[in-house]
Amino acid sequence: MSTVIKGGTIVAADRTYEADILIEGETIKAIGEGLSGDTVLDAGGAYVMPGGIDPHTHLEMPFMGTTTAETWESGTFAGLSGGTTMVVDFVIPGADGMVAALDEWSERAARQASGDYSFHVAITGWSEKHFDEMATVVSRGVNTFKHFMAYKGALMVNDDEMFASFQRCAALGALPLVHAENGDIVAALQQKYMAEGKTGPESHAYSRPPEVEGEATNRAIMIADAAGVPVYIVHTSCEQAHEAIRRARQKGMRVYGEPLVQHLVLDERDYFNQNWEYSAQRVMSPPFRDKVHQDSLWAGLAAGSLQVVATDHAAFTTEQKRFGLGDFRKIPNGTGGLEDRMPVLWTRGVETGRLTPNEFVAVTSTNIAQILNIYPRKGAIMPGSDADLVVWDPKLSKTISAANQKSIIDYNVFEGVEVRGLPRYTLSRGDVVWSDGQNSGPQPGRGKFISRKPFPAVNRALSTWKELTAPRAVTRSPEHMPIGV
Ligand code: DUC
Ligand code: ZN
Ligand code: ZN
Ligand code: ZN
Repeated sequence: MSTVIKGGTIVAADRTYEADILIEGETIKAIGEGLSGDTVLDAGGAYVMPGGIDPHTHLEMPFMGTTTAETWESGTFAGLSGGTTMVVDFVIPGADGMVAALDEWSERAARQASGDYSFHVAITGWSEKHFDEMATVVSRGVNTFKHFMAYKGALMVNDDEMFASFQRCAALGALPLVHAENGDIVAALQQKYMAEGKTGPESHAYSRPPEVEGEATNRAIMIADAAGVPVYIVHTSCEQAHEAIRRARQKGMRVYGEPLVQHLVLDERDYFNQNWEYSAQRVMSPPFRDKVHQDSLWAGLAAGSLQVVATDHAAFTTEQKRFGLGDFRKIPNGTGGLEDRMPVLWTRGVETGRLTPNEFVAVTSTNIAQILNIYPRKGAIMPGSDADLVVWDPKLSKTISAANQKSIIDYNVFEGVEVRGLPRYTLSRGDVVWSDGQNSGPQPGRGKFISRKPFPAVNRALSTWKELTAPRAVTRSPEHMPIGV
């Protein structure tokens, strides 16, 4: 069985051109003029782009005393309906360790996912066990490890733990990811506001100002440099963090920044809404910021100092948000966005001229495929690439509303936003899995795990190029032996 996508304009990260695409089985067979196949999909008047990759989701994740409400079934289908053909989800180890958690996540995803997926595994402490488990995780096709500098008393790692883990990443050819907020300062500010009787959602924003993110981002970058490893900062939300990333990159360090579509578009004033539920629904970390920060993030995407737009999709119901009535510290942190990322970014980015269509493809798909070492299988339109494609109709429009979303929660943080630019078709490895106006539904179990190889040695060494000529002694912390390469 072959399929031809006919009459569209192909938009890749590096160029725009008119051609048909022939798909055989799961992959792209040929790109050219006048191709024919068994099935024809009309792409007239539309753009054909690599399927979106959302590298930051939390599906069915236990967190803050509850579990995110979005399931693998609803979440991956929501993604496909918005042009996102692959998600990378965070595995949070419990008492049984990283490998057991990876097994758990793999089982849930394999049973339910409609689209392809991969994982990051979180490092929530440090011991001998971690040293070996990280090697096992990498051998299982996961080459990224997440570190939380916030959530003190729960997920947070200290600098010594982070340094040990970063060195292990360097040795294994893995990329450390960092949630960069100074958890000690956040905890102190939270206590202060609670003591003053300021218990509402606005205190969530007050207790996590841009300074705490800027400080932690700088610290993570310096620790990565000392460990000789590139670093990827998740949910970069403010100018202070962007500035740290920009400066490091200018010095030749491999540092990546990932704004969320929510931080590009939504405003901190949402926390001052009279309606407690409205504000609580928008509580996530880092919090939404004001326009100065939004402008900085947009500029970074255009200039290349920020590379990826994600969602941190962590969807809780209003009922779950109510756990924090009377104590903002207990409002489960997280917002949705998986199905809206591409349409909202197109509308607010491309339609306004802030991003070119090519930049849109780069930040929604190609850059992250390269960073995660799965390019050009994903993130590209080339013979041999997986046929993960979106036929993007710039004339299709809708008003975002919880009433007709695929996500299973009861609200949408983009409620009322009018988007122009939506998928006419979404293809996942050659199958049409979403078609505008057609009554398609999830296909649990058709999604595949995408294995990712370790990075080549040069990628590990470059951020500390000086070590190539003069190896540096690494301080070994007795508490956290063994560390080092
Ligand atoms: N931030 C959130 O808002 N939710 C999940 C985890 C995180 O870091
Ligand atoms: Zn320690
Ligand atoms: Zn985070
Ligand atoms: Zn997250």
